[in-house]
Amino acid sequence: MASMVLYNYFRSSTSYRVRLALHYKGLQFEYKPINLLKGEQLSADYKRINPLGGVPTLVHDGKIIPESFAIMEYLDEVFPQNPLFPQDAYTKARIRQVCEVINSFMHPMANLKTLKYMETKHGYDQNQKDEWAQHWINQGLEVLETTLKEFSGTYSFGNEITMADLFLIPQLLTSQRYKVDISKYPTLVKINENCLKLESFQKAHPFAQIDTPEEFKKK
Ligand SMILES: N[C@@H](CCC(=O)N[C@@H](CS)C(=O)NCC(=O)O)C(=O)O
Repeated sequence: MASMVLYNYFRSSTSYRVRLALHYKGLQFEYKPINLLKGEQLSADYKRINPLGGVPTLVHDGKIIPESFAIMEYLDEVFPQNPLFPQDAYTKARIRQVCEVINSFMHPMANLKTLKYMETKHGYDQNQKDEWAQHWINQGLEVLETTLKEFSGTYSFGNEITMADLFLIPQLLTSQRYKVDISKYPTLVKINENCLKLESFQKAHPFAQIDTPEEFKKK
């Protein structure tokens, strides 16, 4: 029997992206929690499947795939229902632009490893870490707001869900976690509200997972 196992963590935005792809495509998967606060991502066992020590990792029929973007593109090719990209090459490129701004620019700056480094090597306290994260996140959100003002309809690119939404919605939740005022970005707020109405986004939400601590659970 086919098997799909996702190693992930409720609050990780990269994990949330992949859960979104799985739920949006209607795929069943086994949820294996990796507790980032306990450092489980850095264990020798886990690093055998994800050498950088990050979540998520997908194991599909024994095939190991680290890196959220690689996983999502793989899922999109192997399970073509509810495609994550349109046919048009230019729109595809602009969707990838949005994903890359989040994946390569915004996410690494506020990642646990980065913030921990700022704390241990440079003595940053929580306020300084928040300020650091806000600085980079706001730069990215400004670019996303300008880009999506041009392309959005109900969702990031027109009126169909695309890969861009699967990157954007988790990044907005992370932004709020670092106390960024997302109301400065009305296009992004509109897309966020529209996406969060969808069942797949509710199922994938960090506050509705098996490893979500009680204090975060949606009542
Ligand atoms: N580029 C990787 C990043 C993976 C990553 O670092 N994820 C974060 C959680 S959002 C993580 O596991 N952090 C653990 C740490 O920094 O120790 C991806 O997209 O999968």
